[in-house]
Amino acid sequence: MILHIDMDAFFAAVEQLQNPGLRGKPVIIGGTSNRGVVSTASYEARKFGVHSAMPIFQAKKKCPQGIFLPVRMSLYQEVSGRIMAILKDFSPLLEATSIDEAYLDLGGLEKLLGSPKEVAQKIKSRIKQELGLTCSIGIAPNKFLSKIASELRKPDGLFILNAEEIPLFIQTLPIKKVPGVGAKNLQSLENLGIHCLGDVLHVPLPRLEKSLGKFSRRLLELSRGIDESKVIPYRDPKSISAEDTLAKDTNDKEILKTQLLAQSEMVAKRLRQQHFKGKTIILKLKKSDFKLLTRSITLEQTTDSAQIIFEQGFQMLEKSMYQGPFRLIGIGAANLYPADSLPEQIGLFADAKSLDKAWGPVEKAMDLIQDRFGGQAISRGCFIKKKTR
Ligand code: TTP
Ligand code: MG
Repeated sequence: MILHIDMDAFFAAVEQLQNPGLRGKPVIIGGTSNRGVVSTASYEARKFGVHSAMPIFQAKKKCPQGIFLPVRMSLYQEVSGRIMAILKDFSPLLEATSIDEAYLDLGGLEKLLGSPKEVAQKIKSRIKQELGLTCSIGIAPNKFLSKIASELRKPDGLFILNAEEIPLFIQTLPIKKVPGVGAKNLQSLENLGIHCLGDVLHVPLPRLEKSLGKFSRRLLELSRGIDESKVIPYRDPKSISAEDTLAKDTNDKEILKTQLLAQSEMVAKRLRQQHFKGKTIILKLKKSDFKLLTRSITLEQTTDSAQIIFEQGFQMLEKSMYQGPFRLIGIGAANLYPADSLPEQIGLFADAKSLDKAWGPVEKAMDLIQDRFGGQAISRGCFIKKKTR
């Protein structure tokens, strides 16, 4: 059996945990300006129709009494780390698939820890007792079904699907709940008369393939309850990035530059925390008309330095300024390598390397100070607001 766990209203629940005054209230995470989108909403706010990815201005209309808070990603990441550490105590066969989601292979645990239901109850109570958070768990014979099962009894849910119950479950499972079915192929599926996963079995494969292409084979397997994918204990992140919707569309290079530097610091810090270095730096810009521009550069040397990430990003920004004004800016590092497995290389062009050498110790010292005394304890001079007398 495979267990899938997903935290309830994760970012909002962490905020409610930190500030008891927020408990039982409609809390909406995703920024305080009207221009961003909702990251998540507490279940109290969901009653008003607020949900993830909804524009903030719309959420404010639906829930004027909502408490709107900015995203505090490093806090949620820290809590996520503690959740994953608890899960690892149950089995090393743990695959974290997002900040609040993971699969655990329960194979062979029965003698040690009890039935799947008992394992789920133990996990739920440890997370509740040690972290003060609730989660929802689904257990099924494969990953795909366990993920669907974890959603069914949210929040604080537990749903166990046994092998003999699968055929009936699939027959009545709305097709839009199947991972991989999005707005686009949902329409094609409905045109074929497929409303539940079980309906797929009644459509000849060539007809399915004509509308859905490659996805049809996967769908056919899922409709038979088959999903061979394994729990993969650790997956390296493909990229690490940060982005922000700006308070208003801007062409102001200074504003964009400051934002880019703050984001570069965030990306570099996460690289260092996860012991990665990136070789490719990606700049993301969204124009006023919502068109997305991405620019990337591949470095001679991998890096986890905010200064280098920023300088590369800023060079790309300068070349793109004529396309502004912009409503969103973001920077990321991709092409990641484990930091400690890299041999010391002498670069052909020493610039980046020497910068890395110069800034490396500074940024590591900043990490230590911030870890010990908090994120505000030290920052670059340019982030200190000028005092007005
Ligand atoms: P989810 O698990 O999808 O949502 P959730 O935990 O808030 O609520 P649920 O009880 O339904 O599981 O996502 C986990 C976190 O990821 C969520 O708290 C915020 C973030 N997130 C976004 O920032 N944007 C999004 O569009 C979504 C879906 C999630
Ligand atoms: Mg969740």
